[in-house]
Amino acid sequence: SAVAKPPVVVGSKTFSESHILAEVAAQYLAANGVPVERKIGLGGTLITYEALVQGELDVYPEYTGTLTGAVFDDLSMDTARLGEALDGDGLEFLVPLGFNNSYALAITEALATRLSIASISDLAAQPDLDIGLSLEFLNRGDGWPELQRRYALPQQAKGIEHALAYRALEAGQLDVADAYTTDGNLDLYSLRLLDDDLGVFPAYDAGYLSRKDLPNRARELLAELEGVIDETTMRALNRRVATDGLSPEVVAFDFLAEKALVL
Ligand code: PBE
Repeated sequence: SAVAKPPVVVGSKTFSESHILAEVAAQYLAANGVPVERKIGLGGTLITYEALVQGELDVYPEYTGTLTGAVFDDLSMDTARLGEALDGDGLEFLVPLGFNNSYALAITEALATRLSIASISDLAAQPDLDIGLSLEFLNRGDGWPELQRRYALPQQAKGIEHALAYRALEAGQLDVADAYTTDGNLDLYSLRLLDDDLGVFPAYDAGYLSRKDLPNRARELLAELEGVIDETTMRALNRRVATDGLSPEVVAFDFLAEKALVL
């Protein structure tokens, strides 16, 4: 029939890696003849997940540990149980992209050396440390409440915008902040990422979370992106936005061109 297919709506959360990965999907689909619409920077995990469940979006970049920890609040979930839980919401997790972007706690090398802090356990003996965490991390099931409980940490943490955290550490306005391990600007600062010696953080394997009613053609195309981004590559892409000031659109386009995924 002559009825136009509705566009596939590609969404993202608010941080730049999410935007880059949404652009990779959107541009790859569009380059292969699938009409797309973008809803970038919708909000945090729960808002974006709910928008997907409600059908306001069809797909957005997400991480396995974020689903078990933040959405289902059950870090004991394995892949099979996660798949069932998503299925119950009409969703499925497509393609591991090939990298893990974990939370970590960061402290300046200078302070870490002075206080002999190497692991999260070591923080328990330092009640006066000033801890500032991204707002979502402050409340998530895989975030501060769980760290505080498992490691018996005595500090009170406050919220800080993630984009400002590394600079605040360097300026001495904060002692400890949460880091994202693929952040492109991490290398610019002399920070130590503390060992999660009790293994609280799960694996945060990146992929595309989609509605089960995603058109088959779109699902096939996204499947072709399996394993195309390793950790080093993701860091380099993030660095181009955070440090070089390029837009996520341009960074995604260059990446697809370099991989010969678009012509
Ligand atoms: N992460 C690290 C967070 C932000 C970056 C993947 C654990 C998340 O979006 O869940």
